[in-house]
Amino acid sequence: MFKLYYYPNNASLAPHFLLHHVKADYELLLVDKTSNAQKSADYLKLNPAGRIPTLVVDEQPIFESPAICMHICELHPESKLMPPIGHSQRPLFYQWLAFLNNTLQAELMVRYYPHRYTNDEATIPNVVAAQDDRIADALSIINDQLEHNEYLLGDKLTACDYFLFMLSEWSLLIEKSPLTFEYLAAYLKRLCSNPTIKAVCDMEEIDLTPFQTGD
Ligand SMILES: N[C@@H](CCC(=O)N[C@@H](CS)C(=O)NCC(=O)O)C(=O)O
Repeated sequence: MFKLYYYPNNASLAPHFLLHHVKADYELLLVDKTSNAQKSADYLKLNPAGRIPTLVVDEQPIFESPAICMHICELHPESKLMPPIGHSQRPLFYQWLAFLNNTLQAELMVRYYPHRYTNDEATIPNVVAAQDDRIADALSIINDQLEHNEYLLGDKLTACDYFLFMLSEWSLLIEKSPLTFEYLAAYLKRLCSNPTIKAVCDMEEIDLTPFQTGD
């Protein structure tokens, strides 16, 4: 039994996709961000960073969404959401998951929490504008990768695609949103037919219409 501490459309979304995809027996536990529950004493015992998500597997809590995703993949090798050790695609899986989490997600965090990155209120619009450019640069690299590939790693869906879908959803508000990139937009539209994406977005009340209609 897995317990996923989550909040809708937060960094728990990618692990939620994976739990659903592998048909795991899982329980969702809402961390009420509106009352700062991620900083409560009980939650900090599970996740000292005070961030969402945390996954508890057999009494063992782990945090950091990419680590959680890899752990779920390893516990469910039959799902083939991560290329096996020794496969030529395995390092590319690490590469893309790290790029998504350490580059695109990190830039998005600065974009959406700019006040944490400057102590001068007046510079916040500049931080946001700079981040929009950096996010567009990262999306452009992903768009190039998707020009000749159905999925991020080639012709097979992996956990990286679920992670990218989560970050694309967060990026919709940005001027050069994922939908302004030809191959990325087409890929996201295709992913909207994925039964796991449909089911989990339904559960978390995430609207897929922008991806389906392109605006
Ligand atoms: N690197 C972490 C980041 C997690 C994270 O920043 N989560 C956000 C929600 S998307 C959060 O908990 N924010 C609340 C806060 O910073 O207090 C991960 O990928 O799990």
